[in-house]
Order: sequence, then structure tokens, then C-alpha cells
Amino acid sequence: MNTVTVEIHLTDEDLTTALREDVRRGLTAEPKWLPPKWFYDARGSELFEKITELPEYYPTRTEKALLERVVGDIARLAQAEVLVELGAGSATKTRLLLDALTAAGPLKAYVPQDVSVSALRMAADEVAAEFPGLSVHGVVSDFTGTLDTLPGGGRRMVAFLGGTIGNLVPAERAEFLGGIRDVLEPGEKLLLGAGLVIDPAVLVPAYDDAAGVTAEFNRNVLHVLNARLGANFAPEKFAHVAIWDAAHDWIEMRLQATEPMTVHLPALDLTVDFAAGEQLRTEISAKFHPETLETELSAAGFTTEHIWTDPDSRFALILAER
Ligand code: AVJ
Repeated sequence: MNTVTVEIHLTDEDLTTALREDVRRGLTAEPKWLPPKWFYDARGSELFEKITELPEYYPTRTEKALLERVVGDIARLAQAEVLVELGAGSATKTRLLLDALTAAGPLKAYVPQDVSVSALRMAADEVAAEFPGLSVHGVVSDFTGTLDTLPGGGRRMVAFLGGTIGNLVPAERAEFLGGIRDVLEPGEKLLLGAGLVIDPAVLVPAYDDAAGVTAEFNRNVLHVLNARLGANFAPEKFAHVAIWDAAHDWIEMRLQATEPMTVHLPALDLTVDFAAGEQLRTEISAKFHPETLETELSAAGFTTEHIWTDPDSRFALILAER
């Protein structure tokens, strides 16, 4: 029988401490900003799931179709004994990878990593039930913080899908990729999913949908601050803004104050003023050129083995070797 274990390297208290630090730093900066990881409480995760079903939001379905097409090639090249999945929430992509890796060879273990204990436990239990030979070992951690806690023992492939790498600015990406490189042994693999630079006429609506789901997702970060820090933001008084920054090759999401506001954050003993029209940056979602991805991977100590793209060149899967 296979057993499921979950190792916790990030407690609720750690999360609260990190949230306080991030919010103090971001809301006292000029211009103001917040890191995108705080979108994802239960409501935020639900809203993101709804985003993935929107007609305008192409990344999730594009990556899935691409993965379906090439997962056999990935599995044959990787010959992984352990699949480590960073930010494991994407259940369908996990199944595709596990099926292919099982068919192609010696898969023994699945190591999902996520910040949410409940999401992780659910995913781990489901996979264990569906793949009886597989040992499942969940790790609760912050993917940018605690890579060194990922268990070894068997040839690993670390998968980081969905395009979440785009939430990091270049310096953070270099640090993150270097961190993965440092925990891997020579010959072990990284599978990266990344959105590509495409026509802004397609890109921008993916982050500014007609139904307003992304706007609600964006404003959710203010609900999170209200709930977790006792703040008194009026989320409906912030307008959703999504712009394509062609100089940086990223989409920027912002929340724009529709009137002057003073917000109190008692947990931080902090008061923050917003001028009418002032914008708070809540996310960057960088898009890539295949060559620049290869260059960044190489700078971090990886050799790119293969890059697959969808027929419209909107999304890429990259298999790299340490
Ligand atoms: C989950 C980070 C991949 O950047 O496209 C979706 C989050 N933001 N709509 C992305 C998101 C706005 C998404 N990632």
C-alpha cells in the first residue's frame, strides 16, 4: 500500500508574518504595490479557477493542450523516478504527467508542493488513490523560500507549470532558478511552463475579461488584507487596470483608487492614503521569447533539452537539465 505524508515547512503564523512584512513594505513604497501571492485565499483560488474557464484567458487551456500533445516525449526524455510539482493545484496537468511518467519508466514518487495545507492534502490523497504504486509526499512551503526542503532520493523532475514564473521579476527569476539548480543533482530535470510574448490584442483581454472575473480576482487581495489584517479597504472603490508593458514584456495589473481614501491597517499600526486615481500594482505576469527563456535557464546553470510550443506560439513548455 502507498502512504501519503505531508511535511509542513510553513505555518499559518509564518504566512501572517510574511503578509505583514509584504504589506508594510508595499503600501509604504512609492508607487504602492503588493505581491501577487496574496490573491489566493479560498475565494481568490476559486476566482482563479473561474478565470481559467474564461474565453479570453487562453494560457491554461493552451498549456494543457500542449502538454497532452507532448507529455509522452517529456516523460521519455526525463525518465523521472520522482515528480516534484511546485505550486501543485493544477490537478489535470498532474494526472497527465503522472500517467506519462508511469508509462515511460520508473516513476516511484510524487512530491506536490503548495502553500495551502488543505489543498495539498486533498491533491495528495486523490493522487494516492488513483496511482496505487506511487508514494506521495506533500510539502507545504513557499516555492520561492524553501526549495532545500524538497526530498531527494531518486532521479527528479521538478515541474513548475501554469506560467507562474512570470509573476517574478528578472532578478527574482534568476534567484528562483538558481535555487532549483542548487538542490538538483546533475542530470535531474526542470519542466517549466511559460507564456510567450504575443499580440497585446490577445494578451490584454486575457487579463481584463468582459465578465469582470479578473477584476474581482484583482480586488480580492484587498478582501484578504481586510480579513487577515483587519484593514478597512473598500474594494469596490478600486478599479481594475491591466496594461501591457512592452519595455518589460509583462502584463501589469493594478488597482486604481476611484476617489481619495484613507485606509487603516490596525494589525500593522499603519494608515495609508490613496489619492484619487492613484494606482496600486498587484501583479506582473511576464511573457517570454523562447530564446530569452533559454538564456535565463543557461545563466542559472541549466541546459535546455527541448522547447515545445502550441501551434499559435502562445505558450511554451521547456525541459531543462541540471
Ligand atoms: C496563475 C500566475 C499563472 O499570471 O496568468 C490570472 C494569475 N492573474 N489572471 C497569470 C492571473 C490574472 C496567473 N498565474
